[in-house]
Amino acid sequence: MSETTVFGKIIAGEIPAEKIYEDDDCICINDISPKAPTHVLLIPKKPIPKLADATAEDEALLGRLMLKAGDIARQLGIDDAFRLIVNNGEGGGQTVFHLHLHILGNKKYTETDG
Ligand code: IU
Repeated sequence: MSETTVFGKIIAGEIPAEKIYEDDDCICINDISPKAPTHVLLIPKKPIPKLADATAEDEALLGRLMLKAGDIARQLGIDDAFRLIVNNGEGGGQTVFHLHLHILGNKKYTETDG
């Protein structure tokens, strides 16, 4: 059912990306169109199209992604100044239908930021 997205192709090594981390479960790449001074994408290798499609079977994976986001933020020196965003569905601004966490950092965030 799920078609291979650009992230599936990056995971498969079919198209290049600036990879900053990889393990058996996930990869982390620089976003090609950064929206903040640091903007990386943490992508599970399992092609879950969107967060709302995750099931109880994915509980451990989702937990690992959250912990890994913190590790990567530390590695990038932004662990005191980042936000995590998951866009879900077209109405939620999602454009690539392979679950991914945006890690955005080094920008001075205010409560009014969207
Ligand atoms: P979204 O949450 O699905 O809207 O985020 C998709 C992101 O993937 C967006 O920030 C793009 O800039 C980014 N991206 C990328 O890094 N490399 C690509 O080849 C493509 C999109 I297509």
